[in-house]
Amino acid sequence: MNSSAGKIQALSLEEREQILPMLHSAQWVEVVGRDAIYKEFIFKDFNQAFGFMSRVALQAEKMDHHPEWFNVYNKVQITLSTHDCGGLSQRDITLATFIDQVSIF
Ligand code: H2B
Repeated sequence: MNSSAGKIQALSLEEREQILPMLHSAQWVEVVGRDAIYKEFIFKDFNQAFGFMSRVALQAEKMDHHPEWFNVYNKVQITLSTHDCGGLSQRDITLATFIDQVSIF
């Protein structure tokens, strides 16, 4: 049996070199002191912010991969990391890509 089967793998250095520049150009930043990514979203009002959060929440449940987030009125701050591997995994990249797609109103 493959030793990686059934485990969530942290991103390799090669994967990071490929993926992180794309995330940076989409305004995701690396969290200092922790293997995680962060982005702030500003919407017109609370209704738009919460509509966005609802879409992300449904996808997070589907993926069984959940954001750490903070909302005040029209502002949503999101941190993504994979607790099961103690750092960034492909799941964070997949969820970040989805989040960017549904953040456009
Ligand atoms: N979300 C995130 N962001 N990281 C995880 O490692 C994670 C998760 N693990 N959602 C899942 C749930 C796990 O705890 C459950 C038991 O499947």
